[in-house]
Amino acid sequence: MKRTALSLITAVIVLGLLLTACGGKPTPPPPQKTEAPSAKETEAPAPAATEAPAGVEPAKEIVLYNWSEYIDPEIYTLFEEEFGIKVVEDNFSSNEEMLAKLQGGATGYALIVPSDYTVGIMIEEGMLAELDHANIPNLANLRDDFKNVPYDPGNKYCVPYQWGTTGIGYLSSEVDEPTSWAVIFEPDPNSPTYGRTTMLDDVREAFAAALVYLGYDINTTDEAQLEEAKQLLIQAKAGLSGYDSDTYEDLVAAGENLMAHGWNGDFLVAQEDNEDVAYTVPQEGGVIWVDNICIPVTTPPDQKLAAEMFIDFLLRPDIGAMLSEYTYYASPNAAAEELLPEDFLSDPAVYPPEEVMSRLQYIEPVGEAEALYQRLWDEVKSAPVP
Ligand code: SPD
Repeated sequence: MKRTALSLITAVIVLGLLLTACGGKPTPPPPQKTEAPSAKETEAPAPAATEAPAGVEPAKEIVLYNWSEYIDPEIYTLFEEEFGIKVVEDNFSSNEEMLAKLQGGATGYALIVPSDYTVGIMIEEGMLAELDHANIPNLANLRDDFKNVPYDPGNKYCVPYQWGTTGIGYLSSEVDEPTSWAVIFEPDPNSPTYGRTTMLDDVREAFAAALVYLGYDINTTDEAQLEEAKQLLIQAKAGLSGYDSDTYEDLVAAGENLMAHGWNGDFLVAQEDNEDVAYTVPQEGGVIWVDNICIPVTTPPDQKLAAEMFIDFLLRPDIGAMLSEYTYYASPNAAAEELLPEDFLSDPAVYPPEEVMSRLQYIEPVGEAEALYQRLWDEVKSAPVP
């Protein structure tokens, strides 16, 4: 329902009609808790040449490797109509899946959409090309706080794409608002949500939920704390119908599941199918994240130029508004926010109020402990249901 209503606004934008400026403004920018880049990051392998060599023409086709349902396909049509460049999409379900594929040598993706902590890892590993800002004049439209994110100061490698939070979605007609992560980690066989709940199939998100419930830092590298979180995740399996990062919101909207660990915008889009879908951040807290659009260092110059043109296109006010209208995630683009309706900007599930903000943490790179997280997650996944 929300997307339908917002699409009407998109049509107005596309027709070039003047929208009344929004009176309301979103809450202040999300606090950035990640550290400034380490010396090691600044010593990363040299990125690809910033500028396209003279005479390079943009490629006629590029591939965007993105999360599912994370862009309005109409944006591809408008871009191709204007520039004659086709954007083909492939999807991943987690940062780790995308990262493993690229680390494994996959090429051909001119654009990727990693989250904040993964950008940090990719910069450190020399996997990202430096952006040629001369090809992205609409960078000026970014909100000031997104021009200088700690994991990529000055948008040297990436441009913030959308931002949001991780919490719990539920079917409000069937269950009360879950105020604590206990509903997932202390599964009650007598609860209607027992066996009708999913968790994200995502190592860092799953551990973040368990760690925040335990009262620990979601970026801990303490082995005892991580082992405790692992045991909690195994305990939760009794009440889960599975792990799912792609269709969980649809399963709640369809009433097949009643609750899911997931990302705010996905649940808000699912309200289009069932207005009883609701989203909350439990009292112990949750995750705040920023997804970013970046170019792999292996991208040839003609594709890199086309990719930068597409990034610039996304940063246009009307296209940035179309993006958030479709995803129902908050925009890092100040000019786009001017075109978004007041009910979007004032929706606390999209722009969390300060009280919720204070309970959110960013996932950060944990260096060598990444492998520990992965090993423990594999043990969770392979453990028998208790
Ligand atoms: N359907 C698109 C969801 C994108 C969510 N990305 C968030 C990752 C945070 N770790």
